[in-house]
Amino acid sequence: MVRKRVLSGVQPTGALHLGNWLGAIRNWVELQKNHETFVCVVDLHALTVPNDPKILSENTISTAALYIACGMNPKECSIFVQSQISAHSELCWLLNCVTPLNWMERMIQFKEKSIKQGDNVSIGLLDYPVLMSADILLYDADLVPVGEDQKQHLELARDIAQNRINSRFGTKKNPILKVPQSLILKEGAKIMSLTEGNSKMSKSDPNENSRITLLDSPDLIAKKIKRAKTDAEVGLEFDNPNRPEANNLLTLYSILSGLGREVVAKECATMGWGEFKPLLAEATIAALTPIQSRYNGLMNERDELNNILKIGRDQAEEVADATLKRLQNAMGLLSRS
Ligand code: AQP
Repeated sequence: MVRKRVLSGVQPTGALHLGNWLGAIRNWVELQKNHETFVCVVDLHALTVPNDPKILSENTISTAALYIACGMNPKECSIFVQSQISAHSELCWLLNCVTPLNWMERMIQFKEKSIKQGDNVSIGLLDYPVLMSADILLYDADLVPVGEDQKQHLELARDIAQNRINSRFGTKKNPILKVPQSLILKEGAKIMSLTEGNSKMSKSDPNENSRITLLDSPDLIAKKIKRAKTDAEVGLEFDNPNRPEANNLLTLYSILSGLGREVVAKECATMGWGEFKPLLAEATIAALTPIQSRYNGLMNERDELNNILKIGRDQAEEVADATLKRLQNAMGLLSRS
């Protein structure tokens, strides 16, 4: 039986946090068992925000190591670095030429991030979703597991594939690009900031206390949770729109402890914050400790890590180049041979 194909990635814009893990990577680990899975470190995307070149390359390798430490198995999936496959940039250009500018201006992430960048907003930031479409469409992905925040970008990839490429350059019988589906698992789909329950946890939030990174020490985790925003009520509950912090911290506890929503809802229904926070800290530290020890082992074996990325790149490049060629031909670009 042909396995469905999955593609996903995280940008190496900083230390990965609980949102990246619970909203994305954790789901890949399950998917790799029954799907042909490609995961990349999307370093070209990281260039859309200001960054230090030395830190970017270090973050790139560290992100790849975290994928593996979180459970991605290089024997079951392909792990690679986006910029090492030139087809990503090349397909992005072809898609740029058929994507209306006003589709891009509607993108929520662009609106939010461009406010932060002021006068220095780059064309790259505006173009981010087209590059993401190229990432996905190159691999004929059936499924793209993402958090809620990326849903709009996924819709764009579908629109471009269907309405700008297949309907113009392909036929119903012979579509050029596969139209992917998003896969958003409800639990953990949107982990919120520890300091503001209505904003998502994000690598680029200037307040480091807003997120727990996968590499935070136990002391730092406990400190961040102790400082996390709460409210004046006693007892924690899910899904009360007036209590976003309670919903977020209880969600984290239910996933990280492995107890599930029903059990923790009962356990914490009458609990005060002072009793709850140490429990959450303990569950978080216990969940992250094995990831951190695998990560440290991998980072001490750089040759092995580089080799995994080389194998992943070779596997991915074969698929990516074939898709790019198909579209180049369909759009009338002269083939090399
Ligand atoms: N808070 C979150 N909750 C659930 N899922 C999340 N993801 C990110 N934040 C959360 C998911 O992680 C994957 C990779 O994200 P990304 O780093 O490529 O881009 P992002 O969504 O922009 O993540 P950040 O942390 O907010 O990065 P910065 O601050 O650099 O922009 C995606 O599947 C995303 O849904």
